[in-house]
Amino acid sequence: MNELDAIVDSARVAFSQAATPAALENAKARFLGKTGSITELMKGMAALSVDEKKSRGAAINLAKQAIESALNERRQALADAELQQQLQAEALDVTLPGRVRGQGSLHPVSLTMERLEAIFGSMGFEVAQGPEIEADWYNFTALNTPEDHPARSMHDTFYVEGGSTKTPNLLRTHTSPVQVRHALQHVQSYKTLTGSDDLTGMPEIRVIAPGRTYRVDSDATHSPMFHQCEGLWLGENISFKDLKYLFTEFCRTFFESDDLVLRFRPSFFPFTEPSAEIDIQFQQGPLAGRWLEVAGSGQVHPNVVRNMGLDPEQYIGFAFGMGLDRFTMLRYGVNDLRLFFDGDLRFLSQFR
Ligand code: 2NM
Repeated sequence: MNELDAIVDSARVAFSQAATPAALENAKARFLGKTGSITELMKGMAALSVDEKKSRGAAINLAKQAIESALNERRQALADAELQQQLQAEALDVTLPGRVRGQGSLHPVSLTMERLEAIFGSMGFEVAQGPEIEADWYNFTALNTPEDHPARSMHDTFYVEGGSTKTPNLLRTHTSPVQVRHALQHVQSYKTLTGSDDLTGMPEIRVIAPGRTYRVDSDATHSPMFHQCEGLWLGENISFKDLKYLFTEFCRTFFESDDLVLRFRPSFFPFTEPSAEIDIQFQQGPLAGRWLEVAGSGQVHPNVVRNMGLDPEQYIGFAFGMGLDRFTMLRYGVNDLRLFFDGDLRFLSQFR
């Protein structure tokens, strides 16, 4: 093998051993650089005759071209390899399932609340809201609850800071204070509207108050925070038959059962007289035949009517109160109240 072929061979070997573009450029310098073997050969031609220059020059040029084409081949190969590596590193697995945006849903108790608002709304009831931190007057005194009633003890009620010893603040133990506030406002608006204290012609008060309530109580069937909905219907001639009709219609619509039977059982509440517990009985399904207590009710006590800014000789009506958590459990067949407050998506996502 002549000298030029040997140089070309060793260039090919050097290029193929260069693992990176930088190593390749270093290897190139050894052959084509200022002091590279090809350059040195060119310099050595100065002493040759014209004829010798011609043939020697042509031979060196062929060798130089061979080296350059080997160099370009290797450059391309290295660039290709780099691209392949990058493509592999950035490869997307298009067979992976997409990331879906989780869809939220209403809490079952919220669903019950919405149902209640729609049903009572269709029967002419407004929906009222009020503060959860309430003054003792609205929560107890206005509702004819005596000073020594057990519901007022620290044992049963969460008292909070603010207010005075005589008029402490507390977490409302029922939503009745909302009804008191609503009735007072209803009466005041009418007086302002007519510019008179004469209530003749004032529309009836028909309102429900759903919301969170608080009592010191915690076990499998009681949560310190629970949900209530109370209702109030006051007018000049509203009686127990209206309560029986209204509540029966409501229960049948809510539970989607026409043959549901109701029973009004005498009871006692400080804010109503007479008072009754309301029991329901399903005729079908897993609870058929059992009496289930679902609400308390009664004719609003004259003292309460007076605290609502109305004359109990002129205004009369009834109120009722029910536990929304219990209503929700009955409707969906839930057997543990705590499921509503655990925030477990396996439970909650069933109500979509
Ligand atoms: C109940 C039972 C009986 C009730 C009374 C009132 C108000 F504000 F009108 F006086 N609201 N709700 C009431 C009556 C609540 O819950 C078991």
